[in-house]
Amino acid sequence: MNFSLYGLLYLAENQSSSIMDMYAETYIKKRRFYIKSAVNLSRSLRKRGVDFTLITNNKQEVIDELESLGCCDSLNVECIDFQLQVPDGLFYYSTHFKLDVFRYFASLDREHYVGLIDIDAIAVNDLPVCLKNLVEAKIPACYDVSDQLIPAFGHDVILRDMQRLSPDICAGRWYGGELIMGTPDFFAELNEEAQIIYERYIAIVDELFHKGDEMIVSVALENIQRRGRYLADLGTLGVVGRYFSVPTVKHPQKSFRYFENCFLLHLPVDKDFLAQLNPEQAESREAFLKHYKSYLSTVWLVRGIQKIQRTCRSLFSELGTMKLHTPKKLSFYEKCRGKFLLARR
Ligand SMILES: [Mn+2]
Repeated sequence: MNFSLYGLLYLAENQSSSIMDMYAETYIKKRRFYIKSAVNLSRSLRKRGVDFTLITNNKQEVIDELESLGCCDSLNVECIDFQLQVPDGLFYYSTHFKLDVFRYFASLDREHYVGLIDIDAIAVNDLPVCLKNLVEAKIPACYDVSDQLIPAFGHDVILRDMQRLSPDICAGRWYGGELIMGTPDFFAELNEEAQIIYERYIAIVDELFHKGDEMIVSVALENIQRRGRYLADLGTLGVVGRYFSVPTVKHPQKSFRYFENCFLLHLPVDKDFLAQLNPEQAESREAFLKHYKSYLSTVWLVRGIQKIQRTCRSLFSELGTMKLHTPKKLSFYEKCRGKFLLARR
């Protein structure tokens, strides 16, 4: 089976990045976090028989960091030619260069079957049979996260923005950028479509509800499918799952018990956790799950305490306001008391 996965680390100092800013305040720290995560992802995949390569725009910087971490043999690193023009300061600046990775994939030999996976992911289970079948049959696959995004942002908003990029959009499905896979000819088609959309995207990016590769790829994938290309969905097949330990957006989410059976887990808000895994936790399902579940209980406990604190604070501030406006508030309470007495009669 000629299947390998790639990650992208586009190093750009002084550019706005992702929620990684929450975990590491300096560029150096962020770079270290990402490289440690990439090492752990690589270990977890290698254990399941899948090769992983980190694509970057600055191989030397990555190699130097790996040397200082003592992990030189744990990660394949490759530099590719990046050509995309991304405006300075654009939100999620680095993720846009995924388009260059698609172009690179398109240039590979025909027998390859490759995928691009986010670095803040980890393999926790063996390759599912369906994934082996897809690779064997050379069927491209992506991750449909419409069930998360549509309730969170509203389908009207999503459709409106997608149609601004391509008027023929009708379903408005949303595809997660954390995993996309296929053959070089699929990536050639995707790249061609994405390049057309990208120009329009840059022209109106400030007005779009979402800035980043997912907007471009979601539009491109609908157009490609409308032309008859079949794509498998990696989410419903349990190949990949996006899981938020802390709900950052309002969308329904299955419990972690469902996600622990996925081949790959994408943990967007646990970047610090992923970077700090030891080799055993990265490679063994049991060690990982034990560690992650105990981390989850701590996260939820802290969240619970914060919630109680917030409730107490707002209650006390309300009481404070009452003291300041005693006559008015008292009359309000009297009214309530009156209603209560009325109801009891
Ligand atoms: Mn991610």
